[in-house]
Amino acid sequence: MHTEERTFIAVKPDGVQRGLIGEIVKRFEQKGYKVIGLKMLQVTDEQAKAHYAEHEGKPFYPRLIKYIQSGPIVAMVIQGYNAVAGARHIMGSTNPDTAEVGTIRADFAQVMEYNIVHGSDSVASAEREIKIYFNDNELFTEGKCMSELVIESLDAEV
Ligand code: IDP
Ligand code: MG
Repeated sequence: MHTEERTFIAVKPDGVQRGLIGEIVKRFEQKGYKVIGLKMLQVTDEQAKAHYAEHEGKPFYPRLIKYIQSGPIVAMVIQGYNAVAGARHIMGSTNPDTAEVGTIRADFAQVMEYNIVHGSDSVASAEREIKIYFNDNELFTEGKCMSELVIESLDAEV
């Protein structure tokens, strides 16, 4: 049986500062993924270290931690079939210079250090990263689809 996946996406500080929040959210929504959580926040030291733990010790790590805290991010959780890999495909590879044209990173960024968007690289990473930024009660999976609401509204008219 096929199931939906959840993944953690962030518009990084450079994306927010450049006014690209809507453009980035749009790209995931137009694919058909559901946004089930979304907020703007300033990343704390604790969150930055937890998020990028796998990169600790690498030459770019100190600048990465500084970058992710250089302004607010827009954090979101999106859900859909194959959403982890699908979202990475929409984002493009880490280096915007060689990312496929049409991807977010190729279209809006120039260098690896400032690549405007984050997306989890596996289902396990997604579960881990979602917990760093969201409580369970901040994720909204329930809700009637619009067509049901329209019928209900019409039926309610007397
Ligand atoms: P990803 O964001 O595509 O998953 P990762 O290898 O997990 O890429 O790296 C996390 C982030 O660290 C990248 O998005 C980028 O902002 C930064 N980064 C990765 N490698 C380098 C590098 O070699 N130089 C500068 N920044 C880097
Ligand atoms: Mg990564």
